[in-house]
Amino acid sequence: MSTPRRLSRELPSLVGQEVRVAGHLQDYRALGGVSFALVRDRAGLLQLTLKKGQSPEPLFELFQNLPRESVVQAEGQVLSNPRAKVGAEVSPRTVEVLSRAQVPLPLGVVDKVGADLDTRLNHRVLDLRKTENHQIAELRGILLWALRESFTELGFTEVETPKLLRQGAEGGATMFQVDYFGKPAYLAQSPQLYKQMLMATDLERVFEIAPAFRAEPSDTNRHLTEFTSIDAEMAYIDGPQDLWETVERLVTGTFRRAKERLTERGSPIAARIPEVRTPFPRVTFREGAELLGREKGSPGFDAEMSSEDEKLLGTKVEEKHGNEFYLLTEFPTEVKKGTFYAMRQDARPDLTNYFDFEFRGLELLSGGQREHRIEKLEAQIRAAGMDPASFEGYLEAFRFGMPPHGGFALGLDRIVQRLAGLNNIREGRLFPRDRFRLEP
Ligand code: AMO
Repeated sequence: MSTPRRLSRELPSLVGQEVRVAGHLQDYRALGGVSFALVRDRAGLLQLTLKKGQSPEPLFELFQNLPRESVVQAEGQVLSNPRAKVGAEVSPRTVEVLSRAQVPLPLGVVDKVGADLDTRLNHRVLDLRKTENHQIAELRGILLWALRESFTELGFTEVETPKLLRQGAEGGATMFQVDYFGKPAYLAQSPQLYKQMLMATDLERVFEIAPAFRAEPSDTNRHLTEFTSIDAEMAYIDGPQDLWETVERLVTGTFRRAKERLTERGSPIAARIPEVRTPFPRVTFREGAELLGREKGSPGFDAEMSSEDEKLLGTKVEEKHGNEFYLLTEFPTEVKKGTFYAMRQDARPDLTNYFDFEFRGLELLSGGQREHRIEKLEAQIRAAGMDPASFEGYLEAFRFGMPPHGGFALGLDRIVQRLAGLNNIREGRLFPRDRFRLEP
């Protein structure tokens, strides 16, 4: 085909020209002498207008019999029309059906009545054609770009670590076992051990954006069995405050870039991306426990926070500090006892240098300063009920000069969930995986 394909949004600048356009047939309406075919492409909706006596006669019949969502391609002249969505329309000379849709559609693309989430996910390709879902997919892509730009600006190198492992790092209960040539292996729950090992090279600052797998048995609106983990690790930190500052700069840069790019593209989600005000309030875990009304020194004082606790604490911190972002710091060792790589404070061994980053009552990130002194690290592995011998590949990195270091991981799916205002994390992933869903 000689003429280049044009997008719906380009039409106003092409009035009078011959163009080629293509997309899914969203709707066809015949109103007496004039008929309109609405065709959806990645930029929006374009209108093909047929006029009795002017347009080729067979085109009326073609559209009359063509199922919605079929893929069509048309060539014709662009005419100005203030009543068309983009202010211009195409008067087609030829229309070609590139792919005919079957009837009936298992899921309507423009239905006003919403289908339940399971039906939507069962027919996800059709579901993703809906404008609002298309916009969420676009948000994800732009966030990934903005994260890469922001990390790079902060001097981080992007890395890729193995996803097939001999050993997990985040607790045995959520590991997926696979058969590796007759021996057990595990899907990576996080790049934790590898990003730390890279701190013993001279890369110093690394980040990775990759899938992480967790055999989460719980069916919640914020957990997936496969999610996108955005990991960072940095060497030569003086303490967790260096990590907090990096989180602040990363989040500020990422949200600013994403907002600008989405605004340029005319996405309504741009308006939902908040201004990030730093420094983020720092609330220690125990201050948080007090705000939640836990009794100081009681057995439940240092207990893990539930999602309900987190939501409530988010509201309380926002009332107190006027910021919907905050850092929950100094996690008690009791809460992190399985996290063998977490540094305990030398002066207060009941506290770690670990923290979470919260946004509107949802944990987006967790991280902290690691234990880089091998004797202490081995003791912590033993205290967590594991055998240092099975971590030899990891431990070797600590034997020949390991700088102090720390890092964090952000969940992309949770960022998307919050920014797009989704009730369920599954809606923000193209093809989500959970305990009950392995396809499509
Ligand atoms: P953690 O296990 O807290 O930390 O995970 C970090 C972030 O990843 C996201 N996340 C999830 N998102 C969706 N579904 C899940 N099942 C899920 N699990 C976690 C959350 C969470 O804040 N190795 C440490 C990080 C570090 O210390 O660097 C870790 O994996 O947004």
